[in-house]
Amino acid sequence: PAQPLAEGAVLLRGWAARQDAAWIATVRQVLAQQPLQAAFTAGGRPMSVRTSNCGEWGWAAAGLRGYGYTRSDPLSGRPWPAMPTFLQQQAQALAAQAGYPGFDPDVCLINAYAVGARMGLHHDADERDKAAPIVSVSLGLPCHFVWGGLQRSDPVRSLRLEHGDVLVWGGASRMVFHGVRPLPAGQHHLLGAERWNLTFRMAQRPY
Ligand code: MD3
Ligand code: FE
Repeated sequence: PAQPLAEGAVLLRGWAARQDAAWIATVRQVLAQQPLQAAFTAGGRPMSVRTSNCGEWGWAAAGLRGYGYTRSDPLSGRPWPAMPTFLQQQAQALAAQAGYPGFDPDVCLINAYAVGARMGLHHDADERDKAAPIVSVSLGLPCHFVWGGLQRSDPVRSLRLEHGDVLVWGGASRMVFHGVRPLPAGQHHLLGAERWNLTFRMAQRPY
């Protein structure tokens, strides 16, 4: 059953685990076309997370050259690979299950965490239509996800995200601050010592 986490935020615990082999094989096909690469903060510092994208748009963090949604990889100049139908359809179905029919993502951002990798507290504000939810799918090693309120200084709650967990962030929760604590060591039977997070977004399309 769908668990409401907060207003507009829904946790579909383990929903991507049922077809995890298909999820992982499909992501590997994307990564063969668009390899994971280090991201850089606006200040030019390398981030610990490595990223890839598929879809009409992709989110690139190219440090001093800026960050945001682009049609092609700023490093290679090549257009982002198309979003595989499996990912597009799964994301649409998961959003609908969470109460967001009509979700049609134009971006899937892939974040890969090695042991120790983290993501600092931030909110996602680069998408044009904030009425569209964001669908997040976690695969591989479990992590400690933290999330708070609409202000950076608001108190945070912590949630352990495991392989197959799906979170849909919309409505009043769309702009909450969130992050990921340094990834604890471990071994996952499909992904080894890694965690992948996929976020499906409507970055440029109206919802
Ligand atoms: C809440 N990713 O890509 S997933 C990101 O695990 C990002 O890689 C994290 O934050 C990760 O921007 C967290 C959960 C998540 C994703 C997007 C959200 C929570 C969110 C967007 C709005 C509010
Ligand atoms: Fe985020």
